Amino acid sequence: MSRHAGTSIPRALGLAALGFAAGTAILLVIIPAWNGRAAASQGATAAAPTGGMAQMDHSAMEHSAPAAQKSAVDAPAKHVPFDPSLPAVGKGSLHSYTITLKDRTFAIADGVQYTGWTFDGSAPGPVIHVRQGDTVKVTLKNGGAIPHSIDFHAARVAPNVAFRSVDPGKSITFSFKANDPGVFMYHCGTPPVLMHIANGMYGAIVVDPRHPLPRADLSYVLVSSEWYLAGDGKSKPAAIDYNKARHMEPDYVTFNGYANQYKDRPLTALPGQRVRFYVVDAGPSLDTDFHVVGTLFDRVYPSGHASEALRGVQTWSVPAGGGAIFDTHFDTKGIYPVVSHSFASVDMGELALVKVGNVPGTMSH
Ligand SMILES: [Cu+2]
Repeated sequence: MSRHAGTSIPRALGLAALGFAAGTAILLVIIPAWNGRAAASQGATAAAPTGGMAQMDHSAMEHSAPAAQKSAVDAPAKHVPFDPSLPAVGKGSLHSYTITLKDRTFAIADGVQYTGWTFDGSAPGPVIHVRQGDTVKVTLKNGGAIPHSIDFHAARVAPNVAFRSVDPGKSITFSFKANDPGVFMYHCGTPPVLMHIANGMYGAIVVDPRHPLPRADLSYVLVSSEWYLAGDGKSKPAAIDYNKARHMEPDYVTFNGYANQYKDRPLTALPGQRVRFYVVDAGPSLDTDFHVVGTLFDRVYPSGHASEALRGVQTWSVPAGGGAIFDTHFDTKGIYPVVSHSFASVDMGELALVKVGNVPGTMSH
């Protein structure tokens, strides 16, 4: 279920990510180019071939990682846009995922490299999609340099057991029943949690309700998060500035881990289609005041329960550690910005565009 296959960076870089030492080597993972997800404009919702989507093991067997891809040293990590399309839910009621913690250097904005910690090589980690009542079996393998853990907000389990930290080279397996529908955060819960989340350890799990929501033509997953940089990440990778993180003064705020990621490569839709956004705010600390310029939300589902929808909403806040589902449609062709209406976040990169219909350009906002 890796979004990117690659080799763990040297132990020394894991320490650099802590801000205790300066790393010198950079991992390069050459990965297939963004495929544009043009099919999305025709209403396709099939699982992505690469980016960011957890691959369901339909036979409930553990996944095997894709073959390691070419790596090199001293070259910047090439950014592959995180695929925002909701992956298809797998068959059966038992879904097994193996997620590997990887220390990595990756891009978080144009020309900006960051050395952090990732679930399966990307921040956010893979999107998981199951149905209410299904069993989710998770194995976390720690391929990093320090202890880590994985905490699912969709789970009702004893955290001291299931969410406990595992040492480098070790793994942990636990299961939970996804009895609550909605879109939920998962993240590393190893102290200091602020550092582990800020370094990239988070992702989204979607649990479809037993009584389904109205059918959506398009479903996109957006995970909001902040990046706090020591250094500018341009001449060498940045590491976390923990003091900035403690004071909630980010350098970048992003959807799916990369500033303005869907500005140059807009999401797509057609007029009249029901477009659904699954939004998770991974924080670690700022909320997302979710808003789409030029339309309103026909429905907001603060939980995943179809009976609990709000109607005709302009902006709805997703708290750090929370998630919500938003349905909208676009009456006319055009380019519609998706933002946190806390506009400091837009200034720091939290902007996506939806290109509705066949319209030229991407507009600046
Ligand atoms: Cu961690």
